[in-house]
Order: sequence, then C-alpha cells, then structure tokens
Amino acid sequence: MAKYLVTSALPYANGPIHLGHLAGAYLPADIFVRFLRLNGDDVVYICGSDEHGVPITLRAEQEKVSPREIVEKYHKIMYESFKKMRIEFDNFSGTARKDHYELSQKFFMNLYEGGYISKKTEKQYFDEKAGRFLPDRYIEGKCPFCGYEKARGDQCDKCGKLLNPLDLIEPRSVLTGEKPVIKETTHWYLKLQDFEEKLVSWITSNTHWKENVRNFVLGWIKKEGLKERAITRDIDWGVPVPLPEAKGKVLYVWFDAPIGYISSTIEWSKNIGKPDKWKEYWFDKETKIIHFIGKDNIPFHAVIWPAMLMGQKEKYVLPFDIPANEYLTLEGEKFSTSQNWALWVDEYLAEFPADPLRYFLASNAPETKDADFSWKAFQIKNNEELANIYGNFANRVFTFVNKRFNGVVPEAKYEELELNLFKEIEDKIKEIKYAYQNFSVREASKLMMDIARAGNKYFDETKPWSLKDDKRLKTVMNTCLNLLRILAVASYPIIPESAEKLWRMLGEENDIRLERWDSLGKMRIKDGQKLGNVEILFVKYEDEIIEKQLKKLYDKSKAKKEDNKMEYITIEDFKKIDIRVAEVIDVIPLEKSNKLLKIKVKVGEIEKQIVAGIKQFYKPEELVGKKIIILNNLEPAKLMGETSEGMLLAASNDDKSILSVLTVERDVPSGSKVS
Ligand code: B3M
Ligand code: ZN
Repeated sequence: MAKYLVTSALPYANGPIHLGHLAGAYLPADIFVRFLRLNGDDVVYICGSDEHGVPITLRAEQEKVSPREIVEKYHKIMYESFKKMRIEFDNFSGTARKDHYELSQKFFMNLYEGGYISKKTEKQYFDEKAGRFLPDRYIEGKCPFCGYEKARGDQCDKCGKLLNPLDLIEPRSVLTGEKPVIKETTHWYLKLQDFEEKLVSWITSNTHWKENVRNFVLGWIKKEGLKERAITRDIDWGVPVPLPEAKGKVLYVWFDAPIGYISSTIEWSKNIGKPDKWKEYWFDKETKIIHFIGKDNIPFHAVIWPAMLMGQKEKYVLPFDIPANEYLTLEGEKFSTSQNWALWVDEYLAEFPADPLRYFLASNAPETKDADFSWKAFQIKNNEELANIYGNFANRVFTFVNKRFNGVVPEAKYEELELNLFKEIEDKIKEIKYAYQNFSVREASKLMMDIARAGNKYFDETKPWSLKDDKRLKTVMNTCLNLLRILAVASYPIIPESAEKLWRMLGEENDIRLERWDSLGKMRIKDGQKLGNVEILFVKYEDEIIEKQLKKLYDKSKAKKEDNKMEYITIEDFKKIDIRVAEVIDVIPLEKSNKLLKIKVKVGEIEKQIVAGIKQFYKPEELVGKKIIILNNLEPAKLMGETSEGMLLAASNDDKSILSVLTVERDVPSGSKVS
C-alpha cells in the first residue's frame, strides 16, 4: 500500500468549467484516484479554487462587483459542475481563506529569512488613464519570442514562454487600450538561481516523469537560465506581503496558488477532525505527491514551486510526479472564452449524463498530443462503444438470465474455454492496472472496453440461444455475469455512475469501492444470487440530437461565425438604413437599471429619445453636447418602460469590456446623413 496526495490544478474562480479544463487536469486525476482506491492505496485528492490575481480582478471589473463576490460566485459554480461530473475531491478549498493567507505569508517569511528573496526598485508599466500599475494580464502585446500578437504580461499563450511585461513588443493596457508609461515601483523577487543546482539534479533524477514534461523543464532552464522572479504585485486583491515596508502590495498569484494544495489539505484535516493529519502527507518522504496540470502550468509546478518548497524551514516533500496534459480543441479549434467558442460542462450536463463525456474524454485524452472534442466523434464513441459493446453485452446477458433463470445467478462447471477466458481477463486486468498507474487513461479505456468485447465474443461463440444442454447454458451465463462483474469494477474509475448501476443490476450488495484490484480476476459472483432490477446503461444519440448541439455551438459563437464567413449585403440593403448625426441634449440614468441611460437627442430640428445600455461606460455629463451617430429609422421599442426611438452606435471589443460611442471627427450639423 502506497501513500498518495493527488492534486488537480486550482482553477481560477473567474468563470465556469469547460471541457478543455476537464480533459486536462480534472478527469485524469479523478480516474487515477478512483483506481488507487480500488488498488488499496491510501490517497487524498485535493483541489480548490485559485482566487487571486489578475484573472479575478479583471473579471470583477467586467462584472462591476468586488473580487470577493466573483470568487464566491464561481467557486460554487465550479464545485457544482465537478460534483455532477463525479470529479470527487476530498476537499475543494479556496485561496482567499484565512488559513491560506497565514501559510502563504509563512512561506514568504521562510524564504525571506533564508536569504532567498531580494528587493528591487524597478521600472514597470503604468496606465496613466486608469491611474494604476499594469501587472501580468493587465497588459498585452506582441511576444518577443514567437511574435504572437496577444501575449500577456506574464506568459505567452502561444509558445508557453514566461514573460516579463517589459519584454512585450508594442504593449497596451487591457483596461484602456492605451500605450502605458514606465514608472518605478519596488518589488520582492525569488532568487531562483540559488536553487539551480538542486533543481537540475532533482529534475534529472526524476526519470519516471513523462518525457515531454522533463524535457520541457530541462530545456526551459537551460535556455532561460534561472533568474530572479518578482513574487509581489501592485494590486489590492491578494495575500498581503508580510513586511511593514511592503504596505499595499500583495503576493503574486502564482506564489500563493500552489501553497493552496497544502492549505486545502490542512482544511481537509480539520474537517475530518484530525487537525494534524495533513502532516502525514506533506512531511513524509514516503508520500507520492502527484500534481495533475495542463501543459502551460509546467514551469510553475516543476521549477518555481519545488524551489519554494526547498527554501522552507520545514521539510516538505517535493512533487513525485507532474503529469501534464496537452490541450483539448473543440471541433478542431482552440477553446476561446472571449469568442464564446466553448462547451461548458453545465451546458453539456443539462442534456446528457456525465459518463458518456467521461468516457469520450478518457479514451481520447490529450496525453501526448492535443486531442479534439467533436460532437460527431462523441456520438460515435457513445453509440458504437458504450451502447453497442458495453451496454449491449450487459443487455443480452440480463435479458437471458432473467428469462431462463428467473434473475438468479446459475451455478457453473467451467470448462477449458472458460478457464482460458478468465486467464485472458486476468492478464487484461494487470495491463489495465499498469495503464492506470502510468496515467494512460486512453489505454485504460481501450483495455477496459476489451473486457466487454471479449464478453460479446464469448456470447456469440457459445450461442446460448441454441444451447440444448442446460448445464452448459448455466455455465455460459454464469461466466457472462462474472465478466460483467469484472467489467463493472474495471470501468468504475472512468464511468463510475454506469459501473455502480451495473453493480446493482448484478445484485451485489457491498459498495463497489470495497472491491480490490488484485483479487478482481479471481473473485466470482455467488451462485444463487438474485439479480437487481435492469436499468438502461447507455442510450444511443440520433443524428438530430447531435446536429442540434452543433448548431447551438455555432450560433452561440457569433463572433466566430462572422470571422469565418463574411455575409455580404447589397448597396440596396444599405440604403434602407438611415444613419444620422444627433446632438445629445440631456442624459438621464434609469434608476431601475444598472445598464441603461435615457439619452435625449436632436436630429436636425426633431427631438427624440434613445435608451442605450452604456451606463457602465459613460457618465451622463460626458455625453451631453456630443454629436453622436444613431440608427434613425429603427422601429421604436420599449425598454424598461421607456420608449427608444432609434439606436446609438458604439464600438466595443469581444468581451465587451471596452466601449466607445461613435462621434464625428469634424463638426457637421446635427441631422447630417451618414452614408
Ligand atoms: N489557476 C492557472 C490555470 O488555471 C492556475 C493554476 C494554479 S495551480 C496551483 O491555468
Ligand atoms: Zn510566444
């Protein structure tokens, strides 16, 4: 029995969970944990939401609420989706909690007192219009390495390189779009170079790591060398830097986030009433700590985090393995939340059960290269494997046993055919174990399905429907039920809900989780056991259902559609539109709405009012006197009880965080036609 502490990357609490997230860091970890438990290992599965950093504050600014409200909202939403997908953590904490603050500050102080932290006054970008410094994702520009236009201040999404904001070519502020100025500010830096020797020898010795992870890290260190990295930031949401001279500064989110693995374990210990239990994992060399992550998180987990652990006074164990996955694409394209090119877990679950998706993502996991989710491929996997192989085998056997043996397990007298079959299955069980232990969920899914394939083959070959010999028939059905029993347990890590169903159908009374992997091949169902009620394991999805989903996906992502295919209109179409210059004479905010402004304008001599959703972007006094552009002949409509007699034209970016009302560049009289 080995001891494991398994973690999944802490998801930022700034939005719901989509399939890309699931496939990378959550489903493979959950499968691994379920397997370990069947294997009799001692395992704690830890996660929580990452509640600091610019991803959170940017979202809070967009939604016009506090960061605290954002993290509370999304923490709940994410937790619910995980639960419904049967991703079952022992603890799902959050990093904006008291214990986490204390532990993060302790981590900082240990490094500080150990001489691993330096202080420097440096130049940083500052947005004069917004009046603030621009750390990390507050700034975007061209990547100096690969030329990607939308690289962020801390990392390039295209080539994965960690960046410093000052490296960006043509930087711009995410808040205002302005070109930032450079100002001085003081920050604290982790001296990664002090750990270089220890890190390199540790990584080199980890020959059991996935090739791509180990090579990536060693290459990264060789190429970039280990330098100091700033671990503090000028924002007002985060763990305060525990030094009197650092007032108003917080720890960089990537400094405190991995500490969340420990603080969440501490929280778990307290919750189960054993407050010191966490130490049995984090301070024991025997513990295998496994961090499941997506590939963009590799440098943080394989270099910076171990360095932080090495610099502590307490003797923490270093990660044993860091199985990083590649990306999942959606219908052949990268997930993009800003373009709404995403399939959200909740959206999926509103119409389908968890298991078909778990099976699809497992058997198609992005383990060594990117993988794709497409609705068509999903349909095929579900119909042709889950339903036609697994479901069909169960269905044939249950129908037969119910009809011929009244739903009671018949006794068997195994012959050579059965003994060989059981032997073959036992070998399969060993192979599956190896696959699960090596994070090859793709392989495990295939091998697990092979058990059902073997079952169908045996059924076809023994032809129970034409067997005259009753003894033989009993043996055949008993064997089939035993194969189903093994199949239920072997598939449990991947499709727990269906496996439990099958288990109940077999009339097994103990919890399926009490089964043990190494005895699985030898265990037999009891003669005379009464089978449970038959339930439907998997349904097939017809083309219409799948097409409907595809259409929904494309419709939702309007921006994407417009990018891909331009729809032309004729000049005649355009002539129907009456666009005019209008002068704003008065603006009244609508009390009941946090979006709408009532704007009184003059179009030539005619006065009219327009209701527009721009309250978050403009103060009334900014608009009065401006000459704006309106769609004049839009059919009047009522908005919150107010009539709107036209539409104000404005430009905004994809995620609607920046908006500008259109005006005229030279002074033309109000009422002028735009053409
Ligand atoms: N929240 C980044 C991400 O979701 C980050 C992971 C933290 S793990 C300690 O990609
Ligand atoms: Zn790049």
